[in-house]
Amino acid sequence: MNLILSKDILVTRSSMPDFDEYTNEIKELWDSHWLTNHGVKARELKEQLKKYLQTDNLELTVNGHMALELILTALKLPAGSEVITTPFTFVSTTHSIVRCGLKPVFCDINPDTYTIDVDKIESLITDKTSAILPVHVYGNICDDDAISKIASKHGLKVIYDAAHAFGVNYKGTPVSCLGDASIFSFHATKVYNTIEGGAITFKDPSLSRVIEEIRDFGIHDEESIPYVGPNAKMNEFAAAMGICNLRHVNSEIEKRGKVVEAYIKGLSGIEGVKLNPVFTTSIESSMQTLNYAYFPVLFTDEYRMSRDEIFAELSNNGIKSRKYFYPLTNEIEAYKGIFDSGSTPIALDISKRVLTLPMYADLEISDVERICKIIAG
Ligand code: T4K
Repeated sequence: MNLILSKDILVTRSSMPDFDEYTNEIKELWDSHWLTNHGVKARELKEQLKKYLQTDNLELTVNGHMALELILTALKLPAGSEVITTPFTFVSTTHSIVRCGLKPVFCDINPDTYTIDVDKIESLITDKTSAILPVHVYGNICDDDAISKIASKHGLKVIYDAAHAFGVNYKGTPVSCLGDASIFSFHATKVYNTIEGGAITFKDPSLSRVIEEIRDFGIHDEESIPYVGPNAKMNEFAAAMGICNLRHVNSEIEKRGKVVEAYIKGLSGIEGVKLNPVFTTSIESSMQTLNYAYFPVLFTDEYRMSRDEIFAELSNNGIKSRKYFYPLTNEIEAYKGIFDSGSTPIALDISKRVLTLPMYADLEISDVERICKIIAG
């Protein structure tokens, strides 16, 4: 049992508006008694997010996971068809494919960006492949140029798991506009949160109606129910939190940037400590903007101890880092005997070496310095 004390520094801490700002936002819900099912707050948030994420097509969802399941259903991929994806992610990515009756086919990751290795995608394509579902892990954006070239050559759909990539631009294009669709998570632990929540952005505007219907039990109208759908709507309280948090998200990202700067200063030059290359490349030459969603660190063989040992040492000092993402999704119990993590050796190696350090807007720089000192030894 990993005991957590109130003075511990946890891996993240939710961004929240002032209490009064939120209560003011939800006041009209008390007057209207309209709490969910596409109310004013959800409609308002949808419009605001379309502007913020620079997309014409966006639907809100109850969480990021259901966003994945909804878009996989809405795209009507053939039952049992294969979806090329990566195992170095949160289980949600893989579970969504399986739960939609599709087959994940695991591609290895690029050791520098931790995103899908585009040179290994084509060898995995068969006549059963219907889509590619890459992950912008930690907010590191996948090589979309290469992915879209492969997808159009083979007639495949591209769905990005952009759960970590809120507000990021890639070569000047908002991530919400990459691929056929992208999903975002607005979970409490994310750069931008609606307590629980998510969104789907997509290219084809006709998907809007389909997603709306599937999201609401598959109901078209009171007498016509063309789809087997879940209940995946965002409620009004979540939307109200989203409206408040959106007012502050830019300054929260800026504060996260300062935390990252302090980490880079404190950890650079320590033997065996590899920082996220997307952070250490100069922003001018980097192909993407940054939202500082996570602070991953890789401990190589040159480091003075193993990843698990430094994880324990940090924990003994009240610093609760996380092994995001270990184990790989192709080696978890639920898929025992079904998938083989040996087919993705780079992802397997990285999953055994990675730690994400505490990362949130209000993390004190003095705490970052203390964390770096412990790691330096
Ligand atoms: N795709 C990807 C690539 C994802 O990473 C995720 C979710 C999804 C899809 C699915 O999106 P959602 O359906 O979740 O919207 C967390 C989150 O639950 C999950 O959203 C996230 N990825 C995953 C990477 O991490 P846990 O189990 O590690 O979180 P937990 O509860 O241990 O919280 C971590 C720390 O955050 C706590 O120690 C303190 C802080 N915290 C937590 C909560 C719940 C807060 O400050 N406030 C809170 O309310 O899964």
